[in-house]
Amino acid sequence: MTMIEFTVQDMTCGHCAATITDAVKAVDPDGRCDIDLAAKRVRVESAFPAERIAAAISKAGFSVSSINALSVSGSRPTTFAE
Ligand SMILES: [Cu+2]
Repeated sequence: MTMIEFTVQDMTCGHCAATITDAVKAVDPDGRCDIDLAAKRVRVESAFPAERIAAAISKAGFSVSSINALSVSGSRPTTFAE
């Protein structure tokens, strides 16, 4: 699993967040998506490549301005648990 952080500047409201979450889940139904609207940040934990997730976010109508892979590990970080 990789934790990937995307910056999406044109994400402005809860509807945007829901649209992005749906787009991420369409790529990876088992992925985890955590959105911080104020920080314009989308955190995704997924086994899929960052480019693949970024493409889905772009396709949903948003522009991804940065991509950061935060960690790579065989298990889920406990801090990311619900
Ligand atoms: Cu919106």
